[in-house]
Amino acid sequence: MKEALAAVEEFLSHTRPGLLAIITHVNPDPDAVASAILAKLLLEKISRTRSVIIFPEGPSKISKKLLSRLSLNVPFTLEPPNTIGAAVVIDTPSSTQLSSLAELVVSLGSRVLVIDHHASGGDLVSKARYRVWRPEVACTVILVELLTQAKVKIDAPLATLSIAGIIYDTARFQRATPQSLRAVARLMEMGGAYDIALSSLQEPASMSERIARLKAASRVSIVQVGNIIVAGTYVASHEAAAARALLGLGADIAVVVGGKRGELRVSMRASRDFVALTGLSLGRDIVPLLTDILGGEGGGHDTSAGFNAKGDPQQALSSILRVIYSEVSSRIFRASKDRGKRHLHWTSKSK
Ligand SMILES: [Mn+2]
Repeated sequence: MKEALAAVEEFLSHTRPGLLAIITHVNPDPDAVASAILAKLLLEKISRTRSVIIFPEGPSKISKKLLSRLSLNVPFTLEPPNTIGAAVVIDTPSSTQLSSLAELVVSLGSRVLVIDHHASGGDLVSKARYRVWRPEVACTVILVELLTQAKVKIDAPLATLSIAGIIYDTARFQRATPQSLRAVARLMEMGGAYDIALSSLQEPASMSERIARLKAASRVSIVQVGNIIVAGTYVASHEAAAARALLGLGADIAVVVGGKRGELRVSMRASRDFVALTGLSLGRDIVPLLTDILGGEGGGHDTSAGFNAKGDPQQALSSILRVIYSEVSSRIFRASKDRGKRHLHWTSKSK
């Protein structure tokens, strides 16, 4: 990381900006917010450069809650002042993620430093004259390393925010690197509170969502195809939360039909194992089959998809389960025929 701090110093000494903009992607998440604040601290300590933080279109909903729960008052603007001499772009590999600020960043030409952690890279990363970039689980990890290298202290509230940024981007450490664990350890030694960071990111579910999840479970129909458990149910609202809850209860794929007065909203979730075992993608394979039968429109990804249509929820649910049953069984039996095994169970427990 020695070269990383050298890149920052070189950027500052070559550009000598009167006023520097620290810019994140649109609606910055906790990782981007923490990284921007750490970057401001670093730049002011190593060069006394004046800087302004720009959060395009304002911090994300969870970032706002996090800042208020940690009682952190962070000065930022939504639009750049017109005296900006250079910019540090944080947690943003591509110019499209800057929305209306892309123009400003492009107009600054080589007077831009990019600090980013996305493995995929992007036009900003590849074109930047000055950059601190490496694949890492959170941008905050890279900033903590820069501050450590520059021997700059992070106070306790900012250390807690930084821990939250790392917890957020790693989806609670479902991904980790030795560097990210080391950064969190260092932040805790500087007074950061891991438990407060974790609880500040938690969103308690509303009463109506909790009731919807419980009703979804109490009305569930279960179809077993080989080792795959398909769960289907209907609720009036909170379909997506109900579908996630059914996966949590053990379903491999969950279908939740919701909506009122003949308007259907269908939300589906599948586990990674389901996609790996069947080769089926909810968005690519299942949604088109369902909209063919039920009409309407939708889309999604491998493990998460949805669509809207019209009709009766319970009739729609049984048609959907039939389609999924036949798709899943054809995939599974195609695979297991070679192994000479044929196990099929249909245990529909419905209320
Ligand atoms: Mn990030």
